Amino acid sequence: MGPGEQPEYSAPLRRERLIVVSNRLPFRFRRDDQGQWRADPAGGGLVTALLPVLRHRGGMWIGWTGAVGEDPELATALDAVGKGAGYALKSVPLSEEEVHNFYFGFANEIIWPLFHDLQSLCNFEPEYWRTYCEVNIRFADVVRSNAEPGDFIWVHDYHLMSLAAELRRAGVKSRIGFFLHIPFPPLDLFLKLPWRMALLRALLEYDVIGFQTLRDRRNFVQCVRALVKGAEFEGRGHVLLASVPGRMLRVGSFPISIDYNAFMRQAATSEVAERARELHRLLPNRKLILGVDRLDYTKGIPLRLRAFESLLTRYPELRERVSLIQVVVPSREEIPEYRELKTQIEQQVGKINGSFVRPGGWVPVWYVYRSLARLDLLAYYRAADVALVTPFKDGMNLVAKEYCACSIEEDCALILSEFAGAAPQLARGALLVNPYDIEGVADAIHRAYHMDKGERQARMRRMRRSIREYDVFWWVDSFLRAAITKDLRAFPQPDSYAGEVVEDLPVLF
Ligand code: ADQ
Repeated sequence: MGPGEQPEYSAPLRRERLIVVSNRLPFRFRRDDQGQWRADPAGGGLVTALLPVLRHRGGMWIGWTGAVGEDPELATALDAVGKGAGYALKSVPLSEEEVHNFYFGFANEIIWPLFHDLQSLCNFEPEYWRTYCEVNIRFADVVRSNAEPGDFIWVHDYHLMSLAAELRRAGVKSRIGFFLHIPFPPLDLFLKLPWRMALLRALLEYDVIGFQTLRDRRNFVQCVRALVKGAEFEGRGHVLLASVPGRMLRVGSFPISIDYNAFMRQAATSEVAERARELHRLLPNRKLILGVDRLDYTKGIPLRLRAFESLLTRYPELRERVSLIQVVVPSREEIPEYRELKTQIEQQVGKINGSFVRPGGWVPVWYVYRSLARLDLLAYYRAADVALVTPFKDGMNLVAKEYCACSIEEDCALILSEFAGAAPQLARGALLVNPYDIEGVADAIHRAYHMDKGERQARMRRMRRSIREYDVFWWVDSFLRAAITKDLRAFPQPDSYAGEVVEDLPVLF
């Protein structure tokens, strides 16, 4: 398949049925007031990336519904929703305790902070690990009873790192791939994990492991080399052949992307354009700076607000000339750190607005705390003159790519954290910043504000070209090819992103 074209899977891949397994299904199921099951599309980066793929080629998605316990009526609802969606849905029931220990506990109080370099936030509770293993076995049972020989089983993300090991134990011989959507930590951090060996060995039961960036793949290879005796890696491209005692597997970097054409087309509709104009009418005579994030401490929202405050303090001429729209999507509110973060953000927004607001007029920060309808999200993207994407660390960050795809006029700027997985690909178009450098981020906003139109357009054009060529269909295709190709030397290498990429930030990574 040529990059950017409609998906055209190579013949062996087309024949294989794809079974996607992730913690959550792409729909959230809940009972309505009449007691009927309702399915709302779920958000988040993983779903955004995979939905167009399964819609296009069919297959099966296995995951948790979001509802606690088992219910026969739910199975009927799943079948009906699956029929409408064009692929089958199968659920893995979880009890309340399992959700607590596996999802909120092991996944989100241990792996999530550790893999984002925030070890101090980890709660290494032994019970969490036990439940994690049990739930992975539960997932394996459901996969085993639905998979047929010849299926390609594609497991997603840090909730299910032990799944292949459980499937092998149960005798499943199908090819099994794993994609990690979040970063993989460096050796010195990974070593902190009390269950590091068990987890690493389990990962090595996959046939292909995909990471977002070379940085993550390199960290993983370093961990395997340090901890697994006799491990060897061969190859120089994006996909390496790994040999560990007893088996061979492939390990590669596959930067995830978006359905560029779909975003662009929808952003170009008159409905989105009208909503974008409405935003400018509500916030007139100023440049709009946009932040869109899930509520998460890795996204760097409090320091971003400090940077915006620093901008208004150090460049007073920009007061009334800019507004920051910060959209925060509710997420994991059951975890105390997330509730505290929400309070902290609200206090900061209050403080900035209290200090700089002009009575009857300009409000510096426009804060939105809710999940937006897709067209509204696109309208924010289209309306924004500058996007501020400053995570402390991020597997990829799809918001950055979606923003570029929706910037039809190409007359806007992206400020991007050096530590987002998207940074190497977008380095030649974005203004890269260190998210911890408050004044540096403020200076970048100042620079974006004053950037001339020619430079803005040239930068945006470069980023859009790269995202268009390396879209989500390219991502799926290259992952699946890596799983089956016989000759890794012949594997198409994305190493230059058509000559656009700074593959590794030379000094930093
Ligand atoms: P996330 O941490 O969820 O994903 P991100 O990549 O930015 O982060 O994806 C967020 C998704 O949510 C985007 O697709 C966006 O459109 C959607 N979204 C954002 N704001 C919304 C709103 N207000 N309403 C509705 N939807 C909204 C994880 C990793 C990332 C990685 C992705 C994909 O943490 O690093 O890029 O998976 O691999």
